[in-house]
Amino acid sequence: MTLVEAVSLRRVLDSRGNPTVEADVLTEAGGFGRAAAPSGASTGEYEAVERPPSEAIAAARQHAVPRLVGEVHAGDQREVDAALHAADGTDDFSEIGANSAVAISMAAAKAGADTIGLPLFQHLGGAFRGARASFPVPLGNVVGGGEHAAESTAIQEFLAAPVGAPSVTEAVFANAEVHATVADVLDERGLSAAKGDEGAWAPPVDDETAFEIVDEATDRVADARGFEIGFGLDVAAAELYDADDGVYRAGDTERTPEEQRDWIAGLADEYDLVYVEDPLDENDFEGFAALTEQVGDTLVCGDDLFVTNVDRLERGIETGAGDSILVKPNQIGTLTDAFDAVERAGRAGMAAVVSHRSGETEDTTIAHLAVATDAPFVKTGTVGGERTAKLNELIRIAEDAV
Ligand code: 2PG
Ligand code: MG
Repeated sequence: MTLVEAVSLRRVLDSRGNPTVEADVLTEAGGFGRAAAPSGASTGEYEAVERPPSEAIAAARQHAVPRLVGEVHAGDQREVDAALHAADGTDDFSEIGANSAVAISMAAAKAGADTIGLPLFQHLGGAFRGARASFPVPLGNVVGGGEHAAESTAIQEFLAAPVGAPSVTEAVFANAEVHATVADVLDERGLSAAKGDEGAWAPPVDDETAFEIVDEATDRVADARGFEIGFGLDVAAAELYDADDGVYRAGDTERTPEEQRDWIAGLADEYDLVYVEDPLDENDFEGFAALTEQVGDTLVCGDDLFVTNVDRLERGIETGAGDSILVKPNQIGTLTDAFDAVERAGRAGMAAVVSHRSGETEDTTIAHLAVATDAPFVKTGTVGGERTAKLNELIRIAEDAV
């Protein structure tokens, strides 16, 4: 294995036009990796800390780079990530910033893969679970509001889920067609729509109307393509919850936690939802547990609830809160921590779904991570360059893997 020879850090643009951290890692054997940190808008309260990029870069140059260069092997992800933790010295990356940490962690993985001439998904899969060649179903955000778009739905994301697609490539194209068909349905209803942060349509409609529109669009595309396309949600309910009043607010509607649960359970039943993420507040483990029982087949996924954190996941496993965890490397700061969450979830019989953030770059690491971990779903948008970067990478990986 080859030592890290150089690490460089810079500020680059993310998809919202904000600065973010990009890292380059070079190994002594000439391997090279580059990766950039994404950034959330509806961030969980318990996520690792993202620092302003200039501060994160300065702190990482001071504390992390000296512990990496000539000290750790790029191909040994646990060694790299342990050095990042040691350099940081806190339990939430508040010193070097989770944005610097995750950019370096992912760039080192790519440099490790490049050094031995393996595709990243195989390098990651081999290092952690054995190379895999099965493919996640892409969850395609086609209508959304919440923190991702003003003047639209309270629910953050309506996600097309082409569960019957014969291949990942067919699934990717089906999601793009659902996105286009939503535009047709909106047009037929005399509605125009802007796009939210992830490229989903953000029409000026309430949640109920959005359900009708997405249901119609997925049905039309499923009929045309001849395979099943369901849909799911990211409610991002922590953003709707008023802890002082103990209610969820969506437009003019207020719901108690029990009413919120029953509402979601009713929707899961009515629309046969494949997947529901963050249906309740990020502190409501008991509510998640009750809902998981209530909905049966619908996957109940914790994003802000678990924040890719094994300790929070452990609490979820004990209480039966959810049957799925959303995995976002930047929520926890390193690929090793993300893999640990995937492994812990797997041992508890929970699904691990890999996800992008609303603020993204052209980085494709999560496409490889989803394949390496055998994720049942990957959430990475539908259209827009920073989203298609991952989707197109999935198409390429599928070609490589046959
Ligand atoms: C989410 C994500 C990605 P954000 O809530 O799942 O869709 O949004 O990155 O803003 O947290
Ligand atoms: Mg979410």
